[in-house]
Amino acid sequence: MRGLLITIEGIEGSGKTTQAIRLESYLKSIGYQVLRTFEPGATQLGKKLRGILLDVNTDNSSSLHPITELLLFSADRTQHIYEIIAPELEQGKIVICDRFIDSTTAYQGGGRKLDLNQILEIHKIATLGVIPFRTYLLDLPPEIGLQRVLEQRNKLDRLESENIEFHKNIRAQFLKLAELNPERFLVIDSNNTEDYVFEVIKNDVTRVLNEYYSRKK
Ligand code: Z5A
Repeated sequence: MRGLLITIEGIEGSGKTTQAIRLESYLKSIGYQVLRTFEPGATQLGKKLRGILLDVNTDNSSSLHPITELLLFSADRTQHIYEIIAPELEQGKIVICDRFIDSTTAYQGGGRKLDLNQILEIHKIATLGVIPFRTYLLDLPPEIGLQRVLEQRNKLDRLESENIEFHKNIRAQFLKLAELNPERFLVIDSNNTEDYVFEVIKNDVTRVLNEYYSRKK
């Protein structure tokens, strides 16, 4: 595919959406064609899956098995790639995605304790071969992230309502993924101002895109 996929990852309230919007506007301002999207829920089918996955009334312990959760997030991803991400990449665009495979590994692997090898096998099937070119991991203690979410919307969804250990395990799994894939990840200390976080992303994205496109010439 001619385009590039950039993903933004992190726990809730780490500032992913804020930074995805800024990144989109920066890349457009320097002449790139960009599409910004998110998971879960960017397609018609995805909206329905998102409703099931995040609804606080979906009972964690009995009605939604962790494997069901994994498969629903993955189904959302396949449809998202098929309908939106792959066609935009084919056109040569830069696609910025707010959460992608690493969220599944972190939440369903680190949080729900599902087998990581099984999750990787599911990723191979669900991603239709699309992998991120660069991933920005916005790292933050979960207590601070959840506080930001509460200040923003005054209520938590089904996953956000899990206990603090669950969120700490997710953060640890994200950091482990970054350690295992240093060529793809940049970890950013997001317990900082929005401007600071964006400055780090901006400097990095400018460098990696320049390097990538000068190699292609
Ligand atoms: N999930 C999963 O389990 N498995 C998967 O495979 C996938 C997802 C794909 C999606 O929720 C849920 O699904 C998520 C993971 C799970 N659940 N949990 N828990 P979502 O899409 O509804 O929500 P989110 O992705 O967690 O986003 P969020 O809560 O909206 O957070 P955010 O995008 O990282 O942050 P934000 O919206 O940019 O900022 C939040 C607030 O903080 C806002 O008021 C900002 O103004 C403020 N903010 C942002 N940056 C800063 C800084 N630097 N300083 C201070 N305040 C800031």
